[in-house]
Amino acid sequence: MVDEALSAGAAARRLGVAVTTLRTWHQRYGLGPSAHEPGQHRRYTADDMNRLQIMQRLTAQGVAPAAAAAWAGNRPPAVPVPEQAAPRPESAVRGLAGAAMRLDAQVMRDILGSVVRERGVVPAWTEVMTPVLIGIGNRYQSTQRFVEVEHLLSRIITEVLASVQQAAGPPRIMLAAADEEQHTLPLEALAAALAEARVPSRLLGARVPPGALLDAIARTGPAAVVLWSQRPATGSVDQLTRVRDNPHPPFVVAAAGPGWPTGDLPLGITRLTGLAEAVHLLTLA
Ligand code: B12
Repeated sequence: MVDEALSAGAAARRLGVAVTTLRTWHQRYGLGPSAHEPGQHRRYTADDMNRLQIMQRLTAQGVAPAAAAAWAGNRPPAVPVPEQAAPRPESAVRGLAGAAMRLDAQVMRDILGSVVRERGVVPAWTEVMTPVLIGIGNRYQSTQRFVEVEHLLSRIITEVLASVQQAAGPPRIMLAAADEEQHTLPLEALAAALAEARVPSRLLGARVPPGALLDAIARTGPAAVVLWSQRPATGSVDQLTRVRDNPHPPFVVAAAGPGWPTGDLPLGITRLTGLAEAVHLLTLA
Protein backbone atom coordinates (compact mmCIF):
# COMPACT_ATOMS: atom_id res chain seq x y z
CA MET A 1 0.00 0.00 0.00
CA VAL A 2 2.86 2.43 0.83
CA ASP A 3 6.36 2.10 -0.55
CA GLU A 4 8.24 3.72 2.28
CA ALA A 5 7.70 4.12 5.99
CA LEU A 6 5.67 7.16 7.02
CA SER A 7 6.00 9.66 9.85
CA ALA A 8 3.10 9.88 12.33
CA GLY A 9 1.87 13.09 10.65
CA ALA A 10 1.92 11.56 7.16
CA ALA A 11 0.25 8.35 8.39
CA ALA A 12 -2.49 10.36 10.12
CA ARG A 13 -3.12 12.43 6.98
CA ARG A 14 -3.32 9.35 4.80
CA LEU A 15 -5.88 7.74 7.13
CA GLY A 16 -7.82 10.94 7.79
CA VAL A 17 -7.44 10.73 11.58
CA ALA A 18 -5.77 13.05 14.11
CA VAL A 19 -2.16 12.42 15.16
CA THR A 20 -3.39 12.21 18.77
CA THR A 21 -5.68 9.32 17.71
CA LEU A 22 -2.66 7.45 16.32
CA ARG A 23 -0.82 8.09 19.56
CA THR A 24 -3.74 6.67 21.58
CA TRP A 25 -3.95 3.60 19.35
CA HIS A 26 -0.21 3.12 19.86
CA GLN A 27 -0.22 3.57 23.64
CA ARG A 28 -3.45 1.72 24.47
CA TYR A 29 -3.58 -0.97 21.83
CA GLY A 30 0.01 -1.42 20.67
CA LEU A 31 -0.74 -0.39 17.07
CA GLY A 32 2.46 1.63 16.78
CA PRO A 33 5.09 2.27 14.10
CA SER A 34 7.63 -0.53 13.73
CA ALA A 35 10.34 0.84 11.36
CA HIS A 36 13.29 2.23 13.27
CA GLU A 37 16.34 4.14 12.03
CA PRO A 38 18.89 5.13 14.68
CA GLY A 39 18.42 8.74 15.83
CA GLN A 40 14.97 9.09 14.23
CA HIS A 41 11.35 8.73 15.30
CA ARG A 42 9.87 5.35 14.49
CA ARG A 43 7.94 5.25 11.21
CA TYR A 44 4.83 3.41 10.01
CA THR A 45 5.53 0.60 7.53
CA ALA A 46 3.08 -0.77 4.93
CA ASP A 47 2.10 -3.51 7.41
CA ASP A 48 1.54 -0.95 10.15
CA MET A 49 -0.62 1.09 7.78
CA ASN A 50 -2.63 -1.99 6.91
CA ARG A 51 -3.38 -2.58 10.59
CA LEU A 52 -4.26 1.07 11.13
CA GLN A 53 -6.59 1.06 8.15
CA ILE A 54 -8.50 -1.92 9.58
CA MET A 55 -8.64 -0.15 12.96
CA GLN A 56 -9.92 3.04 11.36
CA ARG A 57 -12.63 1.30 9.29
CA LEU A 58 -13.88 -0.80 12.18
CA THR A 59 -14.06 2.07 14.66
CA ALA A 60 -15.82 4.20 12.00
CA GLN A 61 -18.41 1.40 11.75
CA GLY A 62 -19.03 1.59 15.49
CA VAL A 63 -16.93 -1.40 16.65
CA ALA A 64 -15.45 -0.74 20.13
CA PRO A 65 -11.77 0.33 19.86
CA ALA A 66 -10.46 -2.58 21.95
CA ALA A 67 -12.29 -5.12 19.78
CA ALA A 68 -11.22 -3.33 16.60
CA ALA A 69 -7.61 -3.32 17.81
CA ALA A 70 -7.76 -7.05 18.54
CA TRP A 71 -8.80 -7.51 14.94
CA ALA A 72 -6.30 -5.13 13.48
CA GLY A 73 -3.43 -6.58 15.51
CA ASN A 74 -4.62 -10.17 15.06
CA ARG A 75 -3.60 -11.09 18.56
CA PRO A 76 -4.67 -14.52 19.82
CA PRO A 77 -7.23 -14.62 22.65
CA ALA A 78 -5.58 -13.83 25.95
CA VAL A 79 -7.36 -16.51 28.00
CA PRO A 80 -8.92 -19.88 27.19
CA VAL A 81 -12.69 -19.71 26.75
CA PRO A 82 -14.50 -20.76 29.94
CA GLU A 83 -16.97 -23.61 29.65
CA GLN A 84 -19.76 -22.07 31.70
CA ALA A 85 -19.96 -18.29 31.71
CA ALA A 86 -20.32 -16.57 28.35
CA PRO A 87 -17.35 -14.36 27.51
CA ARG A 88 -18.00 -10.59 27.54
CA PRO A 89 -18.76 -9.33 24.03
CA GLU A 90 -15.38 -7.65 23.71
CA SER A 91 -13.37 -10.72 24.63
CA ALA A 92 -15.71 -12.92 22.58
CA VAL A 93 -14.97 -10.73 19.53
CA ARG A 94 -11.27 -10.99 20.20
CA GLY A 95 -11.40 -14.75 20.80
CA LEU A 96 -13.58 -15.41 17.77
CA ALA A 97 -11.42 -13.27 15.49
CA GLY A 98 -8.26 -15.02 16.71
CA ALA A 99 -9.79 -18.49 16.34
CA ALA A 100 -11.09 -17.58 12.86
CA MET A 101 -7.62 -16.50 11.75
CA ARG A 102 -6.20 -19.80 13.08
CA LEU A 103 -9.05 -21.71 11.36
CA ASP A 104 -9.85 -23.24 14.74
CA ALA A 105 -13.45 -24.36 14.18
CA GLN A 106 -13.90 -25.92 17.62
CA VAL A 107 -12.97 -22.78 19.53
CA MET A 108 -15.20 -20.70 17.22
CA ARG A 109 -18.09 -23.08 17.89
CA ASP A 110 -17.47 -22.99 21.67
CA ILE A 111 -17.36 -19.20 21.84
CA LEU A 112 -20.44 -18.65 19.68
CA GLY A 113 -22.38 -21.47 21.28
CA SER A 114 -21.86 -20.06 24.75
CA VAL A 115 -22.63 -16.45 23.72
CA VAL A 116 -25.89 -17.55 22.05
CA ARG A 117 -26.90 -19.71 25.03
CA GLU A 118 -26.02 -17.21 27.73
CA ARG A 119 -26.91 -13.91 26.09
CA GLY A 120 -29.35 -14.79 23.32
CA VAL A 121 -29.32 -14.58 19.54
CA VAL A 122 -29.75 -10.82 19.06
CA PRO A 123 -26.77 -9.72 21.22
CA ALA A 124 -24.68 -12.62 19.87
CA TRP A 125 -25.35 -11.46 16.30
CA THR A 126 -25.06 -7.71 16.77
CA GLU A 127 -22.25 -7.56 19.32
CA VAL A 128 -20.07 -10.52 18.39
CA MET A 129 -20.80 -12.04 14.96
CA THR A 130 -21.35 -8.77 13.09
CA PRO A 131 -18.09 -7.03 14.13
CA VAL A 132 -16.05 -10.11 13.27
CA LEU A 133 -17.81 -10.51 9.89
CA ILE A 134 -17.29 -6.84 9.05
CA GLY A 135 -13.67 -7.14 10.22
CA ILE A 136 -12.95 -10.09 7.96
CA GLY A 137 -14.71 -8.36 5.06
CA ASN A 138 -12.51 -5.29 5.52
CA ARG A 139 -9.40 -7.34 5.96
CA TYR A 140 -10.13 -9.13 2.70
CA GLN A 141 -10.70 -5.83 0.95
CA SER A 142 -7.36 -4.40 2.06
CA THR A 143 -5.26 -7.56 1.61
CA GLN A 144 -7.14 -9.74 -0.93
CA ARG A 145 -6.49 -12.62 1.47
CA PHE A 146 -8.35 -14.76 4.03
CA VAL A 147 -11.23 -16.02 1.87
CA GLU A 148 -10.77 -19.34 3.71
CA VAL A 149 -11.29 -17.56 7.05
CA GLU A 150 -14.50 -15.94 5.75
CA HIS A 151 -15.84 -19.29 4.54
CA LEU A 152 -15.11 -21.20 7.74
CA LEU A 153 -16.44 -18.40 9.93
CA SER A 154 -19.65 -18.27 7.85
CA ARG A 155 -20.06 -22.01 8.16
CA ILE A 156 -19.66 -22.03 11.94
CA ILE A 157 -22.08 -19.11 12.33
CA THR A 158 -24.60 -21.03 10.20
CA GLU A 159 -24.16 -24.13 12.37
CA VAL A 160 -24.56 -22.28 15.66
CA LEU A 161 -27.60 -20.30 14.51
CA ALA A 162 -29.23 -23.45 13.14
CA SER A 163 -28.78 -25.15 16.51
CA VAL A 164 -31.41 -22.86 18.06
CA GLN A 165 -34.48 -25.04 18.20
CA GLN A 166 -37.29 -24.04 15.80
CA ALA A 167 -40.56 -23.04 17.42
CA ALA A 168 -43.50 -25.44 17.00
CA GLY A 169 -46.49 -24.64 14.80
CA PRO A 170 -47.11 -23.60 11.20
CA PRO A 171 -44.68 -20.91 10.04
CA ARG A 172 -46.39 -17.66 8.97
CA ILE A 173 -43.14 -15.88 8.16
CA MET A 174 -41.09 -16.54 5.03
CA LEU A 175 -37.45 -15.47 4.75
CA ALA A 176 -35.56 -15.55 1.46
CA ALA A 177 -32.45 -14.12 -0.15
CA ALA A 178 -33.03 -12.10 -3.33
CA ASP A 179 -32.35 -13.54 -6.76
CA GLU A 180 -28.62 -14.40 -7.15
CA GLU A 181 -27.92 -13.28 -3.58
CA GLN A 182 -25.60 -15.63 -1.72
CA HIS A 183 -25.38 -13.71 1.55
CA THR A 184 -27.82 -15.34 3.98
CA LEU A 185 -26.29 -15.06 7.46
CA PRO A 186 -28.44 -12.09 8.55
CA LEU A 187 -31.57 -14.07 7.59
CA GLU A 188 -30.24 -17.08 9.49
CA ALA A 189 -29.79 -14.79 12.52
CA LEU A 190 -33.35 -13.56 12.05
CA ALA A 191 -34.72 -17.12 11.85
CA ALA A 192 -32.82 -18.06 15.02
CA ALA A 193 -33.94 -14.93 16.88
CA LEU A 194 -37.56 -15.61 15.90
CA ALA A 195 -37.22 -19.22 17.03
CA GLU A 196 -35.90 -17.99 20.37
CA ALA A 197 -38.98 -15.71 20.62
CA ARG A 198 -41.13 -18.81 19.86
CA VAL A 199 -42.13 -17.59 16.42
CA PRO A 200 -41.80 -20.25 13.70
CA SER A 201 -40.44 -19.16 10.31
CA ARG A 202 -39.56 -20.74 6.98
CA LEU A 203 -36.09 -19.86 5.64
CA LEU A 204 -35.75 -20.58 1.91
CA GLY A 205 -32.05 -19.73 1.79
CA ALA A 206 -29.77 -18.26 -0.85
CA ARG A 207 -30.50 -17.11 -4.43
CA VAL A 208 -34.26 -17.56 -4.62
CA PRO A 209 -35.50 -16.83 -8.18
CA PRO A 210 -38.57 -14.52 -8.22
CA GLY A 211 -40.79 -17.20 -9.82
CA ALA A 212 -39.89 -19.76 -7.15
CA LEU A 213 -40.57 -17.23 -4.41
CA LEU A 214 -44.04 -16.51 -5.81
CA ASP A 215 -44.78 -20.24 -6.06
CA ALA A 216 -43.71 -20.75 -2.45
CA ILE A 217 -45.93 -17.86 -1.33
CA ALA A 218 -48.91 -19.23 -3.28
CA ARG A 219 -48.46 -22.67 -1.70
CA THR A 220 -47.97 -21.60 1.91
CA GLY A 221 -49.73 -18.19 2.28
CA PRO A 222 -47.31 -16.47 4.68
CA ALA A 223 -48.39 -13.40 6.67
CA ALA A 224 -44.98 -11.79 6.19
CA VAL A 225 -42.21 -12.14 3.61
CA VAL A 226 -38.69 -10.78 4.19
CA LEU A 227 -36.33 -10.52 1.21
CA TRP A 228 -32.61 -9.96 1.90
CA SER A 229 -30.29 -8.16 -0.51
CA GLN A 230 -26.67 -7.60 0.54
CA ARG A 231 -25.39 -5.98 -2.65
CA PRO A 232 -26.96 -3.45 -5.03
CA ALA A 233 -26.49 -6.01 -7.83
CA THR A 234 -29.26 -8.14 -6.27
CA GLY A 235 -31.48 -5.33 -4.99
CA SER A 236 -33.94 -4.83 -7.83
CA VAL A 237 -37.24 -3.69 -6.30
CA ASP A 238 -39.52 -5.44 -8.78
CA GLN A 239 -38.87 -8.62 -6.77
CA LEU A 240 -40.67 -6.88 -3.91
CA THR A 241 -43.50 -5.37 -5.97
CA ARG A 242 -44.23 -8.74 -7.57
CA VAL A 243 -44.76 -10.20 -4.10
CA ARG A 244 -46.92 -7.21 -3.11
CA ASP A 245 -49.03 -7.46 -6.28
CA ASN A 246 -49.66 -11.21 -6.29
CA PRO A 247 -53.30 -12.31 -5.78
CA HIS A 248 -52.80 -13.34 -2.14
CA PRO A 249 -50.25 -10.84 -0.83
CA PRO A 250 -48.74 -11.21 2.63
CA PHE A 251 -49.65 -8.49 5.19
CA VAL A 252 -46.02 -7.50 5.41
CA VAL A 253 -43.57 -7.38 2.48
CA ALA A 254 -40.21 -6.34 3.88
CA ALA A 255 -36.92 -5.32 2.27
CA ALA A 256 -33.89 -6.02 4.45
CA GLY A 257 -30.17 -5.55 3.83
CA PRO A 258 -27.88 -2.86 2.41
CA GLY A 259 -28.44 -3.92 -1.23
CA TRP A 260 -31.86 -2.27 -1.67
CA PRO A 261 -32.02 1.30 -2.99
CA THR A 262 -31.50 3.83 -0.21
CA GLY A 263 -34.32 6.23 -1.22
CA ASP A 264 -38.05 5.65 -0.82
CA LEU A 265 -39.18 2.08 -1.49
CA PRO A 266 -42.42 1.43 -3.41
CA LEU A 267 -45.68 1.85 -1.53
CA GLY A 268 -46.53 -1.07 0.74
CA ILE A 269 -42.93 -2.24 1.16
CA THR A 270 -41.51 -2.04 4.69
CA ARG A 271 -37.78 -1.47 5.18
CA LEU A 272 -36.13 -3.39 8.03
CA THR A 273 -32.87 -1.89 9.25
CA GLY A 274 -31.83 -4.00 12.22
CA LEU A 275 -32.23 -7.46 13.71
CA ALA A 276 -33.95 -6.40 16.94
CA GLU A 277 -36.41 -4.20 15.05
CA ALA A 278 -37.13 -7.01 12.56
CA VAL A 279 -37.87 -9.48 15.36
CA HIS A 280 -40.16 -6.94 17.03
CA LEU A 281 -42.14 -6.22 13.86
CA LEU A 282 -42.42 -9.84 12.74
CA THR A 283 -43.52 -11.04 16.13
CA LEU A 284 -46.57 -8.80 15.67
CA ALA A 285 -47.29 -9.97 12.06
C1 B12 B 1 -19.76 -13.73 4.86
C2 B12 B 1 -19.62 -13.01 3.54
C3 B12 B 1 -19.74 -13.75 2.36
C4 B12 B 1 -20.14 -15.23 2.36
C5 B12 B 1 -21.66 -15.33 2.66
C6 B12 B 1 -22.02 -16.60 3.40
C7 B12 B 1 -23.46 -16.58 3.81
N1 B12 B 1 -23.99 -17.79 3.99
O1 B12 B 1 -24.12 -15.55 4.00
C8 B12 B 1 -19.76 -15.65 0.90
C9 B12 B 1 -18.38 -16.25 0.91
C10 B12 B 1 -20.74 -16.60 0.22
C11 B12 B 1 -19.69 -14.29 0.20
C12 B12 B 1 -19.75 -14.16 -1.16
C13 B12 B 1 -19.55 -12.95 -1.83
N2 B12 B 1 -19.29 -11.75 -1.27
CO1 B12 B 1 -19.35 -11.43 0.63
N3 B12 B 1 -19.19 -10.94 2.41
C14 B12 B 1 -19.37 -11.60 3.51
C15 B12 B 1 -19.17 -10.69 4.74
C16 B12 B 1 -17.81 -11.00 5.34
C17 B12 B 1 -20.27 -10.78 5.79
C18 B12 B 1 -21.68 -10.71 5.19
C19 B12 B 1 -22.74 -10.50 6.21
O2 B12 B 1 -23.32 -11.45 6.71
N4 B12 B 1 -23.03 -9.22 6.55
C20 B12 B 1 -24.12 -8.89 7.46
C21 B12 B 1 -23.71 -7.78 8.42
C22 B12 B 1 -22.56 -8.31 9.27
O3 B12 B 1 -23.25 -6.63 7.70
P1 B12 B 1 -24.25 -5.54 7.06
O4 B12 B 1 -25.25 -6.16 6.18
O5 B12 B 1 -23.40 -4.44 6.49
O6 B12 B 1 -25.03 -5.01 8.37
C23 B12 B 1 -25.73 -3.80 8.39
C24 B12 B 1 -27.21 -3.92 8.08
O7 B12 B 1 -27.50 -4.90 7.12
C25 B12 B 1 -27.87 -4.17 9.42
N5 B12 B 1 -28.12 -5.58 9.77
C26 B12 B 1 -27.22 -6.45 10.21
N6 B12 B 1 -27.80 -7.61 10.47
C27 B12 B 1 -29.12 -7.50 10.18
C28 B12 B 1 -30.15 -8.42 10.25
C29 B12 B 1 -31.44 -8.02 9.87
C30 B12 B 1 -32.57 -9.01 9.95
C31 B12 B 1 -31.66 -6.70 9.42
C32 B12 B 1 -33.03 -6.29 9.00
C33 B12 B 1 -30.60 -5.79 9.33
C34 B12 B 1 -29.33 -6.19 9.72
O8 B12 B 1 -26.98 -3.68 10.38
C35 B12 B 1 -25.68 -3.41 9.86
C36 B12 B 1 -25.36 -1.94 10.09
O9 B12 B 1 -26.11 -1.11 9.27
C37 B12 B 1 -19.26 -9.29 4.06
C38 B12 B 1 -18.56 -8.16 4.82
C39 B12 B 1 -19.60 -7.14 5.34
N7 B12 B 1 -19.12 -5.98 5.66
O10 B12 B 1 -20.78 -7.39 5.41
C40 B12 B 1 -18.78 -9.56 2.62
C41 B12 B 1 -19.34 -8.70 1.50
C42 B12 B 1 -20.82 -8.42 1.73
N8 B12 B 1 -19.18 -9.55 0.33
C43 B12 B 1 -18.85 -8.90 -0.74
C44 B12 B 1 -18.65 -9.49 -2.01
C45 B12 B 1 -18.13 -8.54 -3.11
C46 B12 B 1 -18.93 -10.84 -2.24
C47 B12 B 1 -18.82 -11.59 -3.58
C48 B12 B 1 -19.35 -10.84 -4.80
C49 B12 B 1 -17.35 -11.98 -3.72
C50 B12 B 1 -16.98 -12.65 -5.03
N9 B12 B 1 -16.16 -11.93 -5.77
O11 B12 B 1 -17.43 -13.72 -5.30
C51 B12 B 1 -19.65 -12.85 -3.31
C52 B12 B 1 -21.15 -12.63 -3.66
C53 B12 B 1 -21.76 -13.71 -4.42
C54 B12 B 1 -23.26 -13.46 -4.61
N10 B12 B 1 -23.76 -13.79 -5.77
O12 B12 B 1 -23.97 -13.01 -3.73
C55 B12 B 1 -18.71 -7.39 -0.46
C56 B12 B 1 -19.93 -6.62 -1.01
C57 B12 B 1 -19.55 -5.27 -1.60
C58 B12 B 1 -20.78 -4.61 -2.18
N11 B12 B 1 -21.40 -3.73 -1.42
O13 B12 B 1 -21.18 -4.93 -3.27
C59 B12 B 1 -18.54 -7.38 1.10
C60 B12 B 1 -19.09 -6.10 1.79
C61 B12 B 1 -17.03 -7.59 1.42
C62 B12 B 1 -16.18 -6.39 1.04
N12 B12 B 1 -15.87 -5.50 1.97
O14 B12 B 1 -15.78 -6.28 -0.09
N13 B12 B 1 -19.57 -13.27 1.09
